[in-house]
Amino acid sequence: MSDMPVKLERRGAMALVTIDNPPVNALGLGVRQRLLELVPELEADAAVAGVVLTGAGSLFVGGADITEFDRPPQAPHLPELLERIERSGKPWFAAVNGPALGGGAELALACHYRLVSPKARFGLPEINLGIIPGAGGTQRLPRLVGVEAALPVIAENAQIDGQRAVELHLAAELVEGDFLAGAIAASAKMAMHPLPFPAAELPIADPGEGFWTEAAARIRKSARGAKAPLAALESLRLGVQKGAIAGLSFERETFLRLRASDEAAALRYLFFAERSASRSSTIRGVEPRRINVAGVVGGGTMGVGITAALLNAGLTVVLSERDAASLERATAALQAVVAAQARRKMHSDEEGRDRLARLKGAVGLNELAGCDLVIEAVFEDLDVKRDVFATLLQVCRADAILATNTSYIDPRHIVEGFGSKERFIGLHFFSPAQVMKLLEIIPLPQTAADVKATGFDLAKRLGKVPVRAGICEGFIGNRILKRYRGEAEQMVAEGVDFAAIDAALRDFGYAMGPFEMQDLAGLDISFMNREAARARGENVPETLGDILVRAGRKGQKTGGGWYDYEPGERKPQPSAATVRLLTPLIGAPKQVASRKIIDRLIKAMADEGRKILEEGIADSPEAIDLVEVHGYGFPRGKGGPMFLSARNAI
Ligand code: 3H9
Repeated sequence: MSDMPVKLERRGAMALVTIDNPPVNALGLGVRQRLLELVPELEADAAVAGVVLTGAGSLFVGGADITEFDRPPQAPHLPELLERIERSGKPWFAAVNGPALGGGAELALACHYRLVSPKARFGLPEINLGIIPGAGGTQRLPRLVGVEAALPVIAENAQIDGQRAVELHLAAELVEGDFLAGAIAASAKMAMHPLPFPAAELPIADPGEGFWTEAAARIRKSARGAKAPLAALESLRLGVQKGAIAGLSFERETFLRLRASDEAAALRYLFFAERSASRSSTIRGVEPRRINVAGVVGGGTMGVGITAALLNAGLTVVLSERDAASLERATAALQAVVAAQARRKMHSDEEGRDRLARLKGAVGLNELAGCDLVIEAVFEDLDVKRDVFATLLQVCRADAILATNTSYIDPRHIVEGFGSKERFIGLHFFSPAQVMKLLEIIPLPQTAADVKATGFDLAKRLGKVPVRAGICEGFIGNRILKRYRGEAEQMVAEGVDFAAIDAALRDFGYAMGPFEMQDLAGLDISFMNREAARARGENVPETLGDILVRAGRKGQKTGGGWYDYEPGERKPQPSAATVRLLTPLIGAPKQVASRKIIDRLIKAMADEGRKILEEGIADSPEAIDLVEVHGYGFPRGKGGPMFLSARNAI
């Protein structure tokens, strides 16, 4: 860590000011103080014609220092500093050498000119932290580039790269080659010109009511209940319609209000948890193995999703099925996934073709011989899985990693009696595996350190959030899911309407409640797990779900589960059959407030989470919340069950 967060050098008539505040040159208190001192100091220095401001390393500035946000703001505040720069009698040139994000972009906007390298990017990602820009971003950017170009950056996470910044006249020049030398030379020339108008004083055109209504509808839809994106839009609109002074003050008030909100605290918590996830203490200092070619055994929904995730990350994949017809089905499913990704503009058609070109289909396991890693995703049955691994041990290279995607079976049982256990690991993906960000990494007691490290490294390459999980039934996620569903069913048994429970969870921010979810996923999978346990002689009481399955109601795929479904429809309808089947088993109808339903379910999840921690199945409360948010749709803006429970918010 550098002890001087802001450095000052002379380059001819130009002063070069470098923000050097690792890891991301954030605008913490020390940086703000020093910059605020420098403005008048350099203004008064007759030998200085202008100031070039840049960031050390590969970033310009990553934003305000988020670690300060749990405390009240401390002066000097960023808006004050930026206004002082804007009012400086000497020109300030932002030499944007890399990402300029949040407060970093706002700092560049307050400078008189911007010079950009090909690696420059301007972004206002504040909405991801539950806040809006708080130092003029919603006011200066639209005055420099126009409302249409500014809106997606302010409220929809778009970024402007160096090239585009020049096209939009946001940047005066794109400097290639030796960026700093070029930026200083260009600045020295421009320093001779009269100072331009401050961005906040430039005129701005109102695009009209239709534009605002359409933008609000679009943003409301994609924000899914998050407050910040619409607040950012409102700040932009107000500044356009009432002027920059009103806009700046509305922006600041909104920023401060949201900064103190529970939603922002939850999003900050997840921001830091996500970053520390990939640095699990289990792998510190251990070099992962190189994975270029991966094999996937089983082309069902999971296998196809895992294959798509691996292809998306640039790996070559051998997808193995047991016969030609199954392989054909799996390949068609994969093509459909790639086509759907292209439709959603996640990649171009050409990139889609490139992905499919890296796919090799195989019947049987022999063609997995060249793989660096093989992930088994076959039917959830111990004997079937053991057969697969027995063959893989014969076929694969001795240094190939062998992974199981089991969601319930103890991986120690899968490899019992096999040799070289150090190469085995559990890699538990979540459906749809090309979308869901969670990867539970389940080491066996004998798993080698570099095999574990490879699991974490793979997660990073796939853009996933890795969480180490110990071995127990359901690992972290499915164990909590079981408790959550059990508690929800218990409420139904006590007389609470299951549709009211689903509605309460939707209000809370889940895409769907536990009963709709079971209908979508199928009630039969957990039914079969329970039946298998009963067959082993375990005492598993009959559940309401069991009654439905025994009556042929397995969910959407059979036209009904907890709810009824019209053929081809996914909209749940009340079901007379369910009422008939369950009424004899449940208590007198009971009205319970939605808040109480939520409290009870989240408390149950947090309680199971605490047991999981005590047993060493998870490493931290954060790990459990990451599992819920990234694997089970827990609303991000609420942080997670452990977060809520620690704050006594449930
Ligand atoms: C804002 O600016 C508000 C203003 O509008 C108004 C103010 C009045 N602060 O992601 P990485 C840490 S809100 C403190 O792995 P990368 C991070 O925790 C802010 N710390 O690196 C990690 O620490 P550790 C708006 C921060 O190279 C380390 O840096 N800005 C901050 O993959 C490395 O992070 C944003 O939302 C921060 N602002 O990506 C940008 N940022 O090593 C958020 C990061 O101890 N940041 N850290 O775990 C990012 O998007 C990425 O970090 C960035 C670098 C692209 C910058």
